[in-house]
Amino acid sequence: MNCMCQRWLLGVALLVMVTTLVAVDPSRYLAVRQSSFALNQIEDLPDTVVYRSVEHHTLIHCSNMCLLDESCSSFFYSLSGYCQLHNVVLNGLTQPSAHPGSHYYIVNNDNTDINCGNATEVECHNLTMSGTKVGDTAVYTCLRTSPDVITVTQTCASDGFWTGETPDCECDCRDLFASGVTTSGVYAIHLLKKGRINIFCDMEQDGGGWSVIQRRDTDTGDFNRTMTDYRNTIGDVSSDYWFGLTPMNQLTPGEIVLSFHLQNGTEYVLRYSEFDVKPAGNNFTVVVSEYMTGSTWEDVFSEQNGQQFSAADYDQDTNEDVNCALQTGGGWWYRNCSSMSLNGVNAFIVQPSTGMSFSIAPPVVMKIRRVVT
Ligand SMILES: [Ca+2]
Repeated sequence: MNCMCQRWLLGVALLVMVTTLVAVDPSRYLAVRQSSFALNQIEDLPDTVVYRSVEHHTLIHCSNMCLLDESCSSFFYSLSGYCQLHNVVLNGLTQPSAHPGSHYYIVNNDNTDINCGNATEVECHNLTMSGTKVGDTAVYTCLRTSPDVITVTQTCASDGFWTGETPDCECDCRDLFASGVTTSGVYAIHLLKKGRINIFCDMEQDGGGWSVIQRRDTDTGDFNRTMTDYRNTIGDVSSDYWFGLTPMNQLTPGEIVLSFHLQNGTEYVLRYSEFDVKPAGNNFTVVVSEYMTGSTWEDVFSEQNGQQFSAADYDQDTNEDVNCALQTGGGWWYRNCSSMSLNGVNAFIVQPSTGMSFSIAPPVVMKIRRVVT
């Protein structure tokens, strides 16, 4: 490799280093660009121009010294570690450097190269950026189309920061599905009153976009719990879990699908187009109606319509003799103790036309899809 080629490669490497240094730190508002020329006799520059020189510095240290010093307009750096700060821009110097690997850098004060950094892409938002120069804009748009549509345009300001606040909007599995996520799994969704929370999204069955709010897969979860426990997520969202009444309240209203297996292994499905969990002030009363075609079990869930939630230590059922949650070993919207219990230690479901009760075997899944109006 000849000398000129070697020097050119070193120059490119140094430029990349300095550019990266500036780009990764959005708080930095000065940018440097490498000059098209280099110095010949840097030792001959007057002291009034070279107001500081340091040896044994790295290029990053040298550029930092200049960038953080308001009086620095340009600097020279040689690979030998020599760093020289100038208070002017040395125009008109076209000679190749007498020092192999040495280069001259100019600090831009005209805002043309100010870099606001990459605007952070916020989950559940579509982000489009037109650039990172002063005056450029980044547009954040909530994926959810209604009723929480939020679009915020931020501008790259001369202080190196994006103006304004990034929007805070909700999203669930349905929104993620709409954004192109088609693989089922655990995802972080964002609820306005709950913040970031993990949930299992079913992106493949029944059209995708389903938020799984209950699942008993391995039947190892413990759902014989208190009302306080039932308010929030119980178990592991990657296996057996209960999503929690509080986040359910924020994810509803929507449609719901309940699927379960009987002991003989046959799967049955219940579908309702209206499912809502009211807030804590209403004891998480359930609204379930509009039994749908496609259901393969008789309508039994809507018998719970209007019921408050009961847990082992919180009896809200209508049976005056017992606490259904305590008796069945799991929380539910019990009216009496004899309709259904998907969380119980001995989970069961009744066939209304016969009054027969059937034991349920895993997997059991309850999933909801928010209705966008
Ligand atoms: Ca009772």
